[in-house]
Amino acid sequence: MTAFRCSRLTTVLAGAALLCTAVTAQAREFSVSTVLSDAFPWGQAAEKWAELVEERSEGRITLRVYPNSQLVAGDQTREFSAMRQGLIDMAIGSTINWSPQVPELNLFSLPFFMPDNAAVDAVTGGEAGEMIFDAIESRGVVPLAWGENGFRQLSNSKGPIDEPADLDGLKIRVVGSPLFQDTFTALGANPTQMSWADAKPALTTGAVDGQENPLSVFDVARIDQVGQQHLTLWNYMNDPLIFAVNERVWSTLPEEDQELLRQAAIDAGEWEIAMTREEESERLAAIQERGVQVVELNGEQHQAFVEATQSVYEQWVPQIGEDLVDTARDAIEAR
Ligand code: X2X
Repeated sequence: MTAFRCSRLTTVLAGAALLCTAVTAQAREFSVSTVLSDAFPWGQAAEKWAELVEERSEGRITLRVYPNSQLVAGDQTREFSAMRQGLIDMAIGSTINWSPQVPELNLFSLPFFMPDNAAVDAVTGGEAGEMIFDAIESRGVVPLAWGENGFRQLSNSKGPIDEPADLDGLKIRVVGSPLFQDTFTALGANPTQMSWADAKPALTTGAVDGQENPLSVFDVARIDQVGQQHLTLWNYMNDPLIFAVNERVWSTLPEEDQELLRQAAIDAGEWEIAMTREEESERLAAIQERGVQVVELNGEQHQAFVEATQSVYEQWVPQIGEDLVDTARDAIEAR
């Protein structure tokens, strides 16, 4: 239809070539990187985004999803750099994985900073969220919307953990973000950084004793089947996802397509956040049914973990930015 209009214009108007480019809707395809596949809510968020974009652009814009960090050869902490450089057009990434390049994102990893879902929403949906998006944008990537990997819980193969002393000497797989090294060291554990791709093999062989991930990841990846029979629900941090686009790719898009992509990302993100939260209790029940021993911390036990990780704030708040941390804290208190 557009092509027809275009060729008619060509015969009628002088200088039509220019007009032609203005009215022709070129079909375009973009790569979207994710760490987890569509077996997980994270990958489903990407599929949903692609679906909405396909539908709303009437097939003009295709988002091709590449899961399992394959565009960065499994090294999820390189995803942000690869997107900034244009090796990846778009991504739905975890704040943890992008934090080596965007230190402000460590806000979400501060231990026991986010008490509940309302706190997460108050931060992402308010001034602190805008400050974080500005920080991303200042590094050559355009952020569009939030999603959610979820509150991260601790599992291990050795025994129940309900106080910091239980972590003493345990080898814990952590993501390749330096803050996690500090948190688990403060707790007396022996943290080992590795990518998600290497995590399950390391749990299988017993090279590490434990790991931390949201319930959806534990459930879908069947982490209990690699000997992780103890799970502590400690909600020590929430791991949001961010939909984003390389800046140069973004600038080649007409404004209406930018809006289409942004709105589809917001809609896909809201859909995925709601689904992730709704599914949490069923996932926990399924995990327990498979024989995993679940520990829930009482107030006093929780407080012992809070106190044991205070040094992380001293080390990291200056890097995240006092102003951002205060703004987020105010939003949480006012939620
Ligand atoms: O590597 C992990 O633990 C995962 C899948 O949760 C992230 O990418 C942050």
